[in-house]
Amino acid sequence: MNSILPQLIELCYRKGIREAVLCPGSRSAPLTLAFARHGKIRCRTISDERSAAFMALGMAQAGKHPVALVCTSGSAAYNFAPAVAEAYFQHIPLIVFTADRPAEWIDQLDGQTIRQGELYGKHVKKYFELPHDYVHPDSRWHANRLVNDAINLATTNNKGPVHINAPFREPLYNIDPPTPTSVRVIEKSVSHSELTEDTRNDLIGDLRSFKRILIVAGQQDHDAGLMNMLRQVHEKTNWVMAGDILSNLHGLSFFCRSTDAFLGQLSTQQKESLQPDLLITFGQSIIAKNLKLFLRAFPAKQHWHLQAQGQSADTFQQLTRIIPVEASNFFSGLLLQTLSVGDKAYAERWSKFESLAHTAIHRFLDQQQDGEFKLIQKVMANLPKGCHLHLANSMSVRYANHVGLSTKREDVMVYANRGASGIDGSTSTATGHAWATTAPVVLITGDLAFFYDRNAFWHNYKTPNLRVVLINNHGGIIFNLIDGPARQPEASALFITEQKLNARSLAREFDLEYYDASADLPAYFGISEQARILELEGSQEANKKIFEEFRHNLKQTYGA
Ligand SMILES: Cc1ncc(C[n+]2csc(CCOP(=O)(O)OP(=O)(O)O)c2C)c(N)n1
Repeated sequence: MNSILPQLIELCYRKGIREAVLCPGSRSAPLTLAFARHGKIRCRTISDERSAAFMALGMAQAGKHPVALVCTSGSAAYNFAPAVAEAYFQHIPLIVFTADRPAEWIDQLDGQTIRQGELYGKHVKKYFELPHDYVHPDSRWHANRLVNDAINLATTNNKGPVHINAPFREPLYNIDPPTPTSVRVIEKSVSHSELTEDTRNDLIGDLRSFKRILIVAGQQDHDAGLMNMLRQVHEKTNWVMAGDILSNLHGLSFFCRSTDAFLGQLSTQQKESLQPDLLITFGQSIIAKNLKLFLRAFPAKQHWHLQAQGQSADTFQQLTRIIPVEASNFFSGLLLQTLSVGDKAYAERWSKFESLAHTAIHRFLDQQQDGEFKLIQKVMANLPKGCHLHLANSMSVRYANHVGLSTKREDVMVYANRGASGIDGSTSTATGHAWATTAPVVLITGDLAFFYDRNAFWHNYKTPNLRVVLINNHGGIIFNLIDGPARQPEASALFITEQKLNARSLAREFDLEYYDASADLPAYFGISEQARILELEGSQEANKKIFEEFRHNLKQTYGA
């Protein structure tokens, strides 16, 4: 009955799938066995489907290949949902297989049966339903075509997750042994959009009418080619470039990375002096709330967004033009022509505010003896070479964004689950990521995010290249630092959610090496056989006080 499955899994292999995460269950046995017996796809078994799906996401992120996920029928499939949503917004190709009962058994009070059709709604690129059986040749042709279509869709044009629901009739364990059969592969060629000559000339003409040009980069992977282009643009123009730690442009010395620190402190007049004529954006979301607020309040005359495929967001409520090319193509296209040089004084103002903020942040941190902000500064100064840095929501990514990475650390690549900004899968994502790379992977996380996702360690695989830095202030300090919740009398119980756990016993339970925050960081980041956790326990009050002093210090720097 399931004789087509080895061919479908071979198809997955031929289409670039090298890793699969399998979650145990009986209905999924045909898929599980077919993946496991394929021989060339590395399979890992993870019991908690929520963790499993985030691990697959981390693996696909690190390996730049689609990763297959398999689970049984029923609520198991729902537990993939948080990671599927995150993958959708991060454009990560996950091939999600959920086993199911055949249609006639849905809603018949049969066990472990829910309505799995379109389960992930609009958070997958497409839902596919495999045939119930593969007896007729047309069913086999259909199944082959669906899997081809699904993987092609997931891996091209704005990558993302796809859902393949696979109904199986019993018996479930009669898989044919894999035979080296021929399998039809439908290739999809990759195309890169280029601007037409006319459009390029129009853009270059339009660019000449703008003096104050601001480029803002959202979350994106490190891209050496793009960085090169931006360096060349910077040499020829006074265009300003700004963004976050997640823009992965920290290697650019002229990149304004401290906008969150200074834009909140400036007077209206100072902000007006930074208002762009033209805003050019690319990448995903940005963390810096003050940058978002500034751009919404002081809009550019025009906002161009560079995005090769997919729907563009109007984050700053001023979008006037969508340019369907990769950012690096856009800038290389423009460089062929003479660029408008732009307003030098405008660029100098940005640069002055940036350098004031940078100095103020580091002077402040250099004076601190301890606390979580200080630890993050120390960790970021000691990151191992070529490290992949994962930042959990919410203060971890914000602290790290304030600290920033030195221009000399282009070797560090930064990741965060900012697609849906959940606290539910950062550790699992970092774990999966660590399996798919030999690079050291460092995760900085808060305690709620960490304990929420403790099943990231509940598996039988070594993760020697994973280092977790746990900022344990026994609750969600973000709610103590932002105005709304912090002012409510019920803040502690309803928002901060104080909790007493620490990671010592967890480390023992999961056989991880535990360090407290007094550890020597270079030694902590050194080679080991198992993952390590470094924990800083601190009080909300003490760390809140430090962050308030930090804000006060910034205010004084800008004379507000
Ligand atoms: C799945 C999920 N549930 C709830 C939230 C809302 N939320 C955002 S930050 C946060 C607290 C995080 O606390 P912790 O991990 O300790 O980090 P800290 O705020 O201390 O940096 C919560 C509950 C979320 N983002 N994701």
